This record gives sequence, C-alpha cells and structure tokens, in this order.
Amino acid sequence: MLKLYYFNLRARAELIRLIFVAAGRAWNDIRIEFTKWPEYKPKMILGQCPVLELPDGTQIPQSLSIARYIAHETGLAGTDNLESAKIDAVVDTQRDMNEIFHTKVLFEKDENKKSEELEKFLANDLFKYVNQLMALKKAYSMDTNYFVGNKLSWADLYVYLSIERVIKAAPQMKTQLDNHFKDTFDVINNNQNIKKYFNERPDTPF
Ligand SMILES: N[C@@H](CCC(=O)N[C@@H](CS)C(=O)NCC(=O)O)C(=O)O
Repeated sequence: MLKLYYFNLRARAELIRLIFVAAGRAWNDIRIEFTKWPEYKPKMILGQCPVLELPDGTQIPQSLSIARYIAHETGLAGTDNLESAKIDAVVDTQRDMNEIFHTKVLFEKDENKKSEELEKFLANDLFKYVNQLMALKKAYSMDTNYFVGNKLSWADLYVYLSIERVIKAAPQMKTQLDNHFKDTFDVINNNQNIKKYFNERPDTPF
C-alpha cells in the first residue's frame, strides 16, 4: 500500500488525503509525532514531508507533485492531456492566491501585523484570484459543479480546501465566497466518502 508521511496536521497533506478519499483508495496515513521527527527527517528524500512512499521504496516529495500523481493514478486528473492542463491551470491559479495568503497572513506570528495583512489580502488580492478562477471555470467547465469538464477533479478539491482556509480566517467573507463556489462545494460536502472521512479525521490546529 502507498504510504503518506506527514505530521498530524491537515496543512500540506490534506489535499493528497482528500484525493485518496474521493477516489475511494486506501492508503497508509503515517502521522509523525513532532518528537519523532528527528528520527524520520534523515530518511525523507529532501529532509521534509509530505512524502509519498511506493512499495518498492521510491519516495516522491513535494505536496502538489504527490497530489498530481495520485490524481492521475485515480482518474481525478482529467480524461486527456488537454483536460489535465486545464486542471493544472486552476491549481496554479489557486496556488498563486495561497502563496500570498499563506506567507503574508497564515504564517505571520505578530497578531497585529496578521490582522493588517488579512485586511490587505481581502481588499486587494482575494477577489483578483477568485475572478481568475471563475474565468477558468467559465472557459473549461461543462457542468456548473466542476471547474473542468463534467466530473470531479483534484482542482475542485484544492480550491475547496484553500477557500475553506480563507473562510476560517475571515468568516465575514463566507456568504460572498459561497456565491462563487457553492455548486462545487455542495458536491464535495455531499460526497459519501468525503463525508465519512470528515467525520472521522483527527481534529488538528491547522
Ligand atoms: N514545497 C514543499 C514544502 C515542504 C515543507 O516545507 N514541509 C515542512 C512541513 S509543512 C517540513 O517538512 N518541515 C520540517 C523540516 O523541514 O524539518 C511541499 O509543498 O511539500
């Protein structure tokens, strides 16, 4: 069975876990205790995690590379190269938003600076990227529920997890964001595998 090494956090591993869950595939979800990390670190190919380990010992690092690989393996990465490219474009656009949100807001330790940066992000950045995502959806979607084509892809799951994080930091944006993402998010929230996973997954700080 494939092994996924990460900490007992959602953070960079949750997209990978959600792809396995949506595809109905079992995996070995190894959640490393922080105290045990010094033992594991030298065994990880880049000294960091997440890492996906194949049965022959091959290690794949980098969260989005792992997610893309698992999505391809499980049919959540499009039906041909062109659809995969459209899905990647949605993922990269969401990643552009996340880069600003994570570095400027989520990882900021000074609470005053954090709220200042959050306000700036909400005023200047958030809807620039939401509009870009909507432009891609308009061009690529064949079903209002999905960003690309007419079935669930890993791009839908990535947008879901990322926007959920923004809403957690800025609950006042929920209604406005729901207007854009409701169809996709409803499909994900009503997926039986995902519902079961959400009920069972460990509660973690992030
Ligand atoms: N670009 C990498 C970043 C990986 C990364 O920064 N991992 C952190 C945890 S989120 C880590 O392993 N930290 C422990 C360390 O570097 O010793 C990815 O997306 O997977």
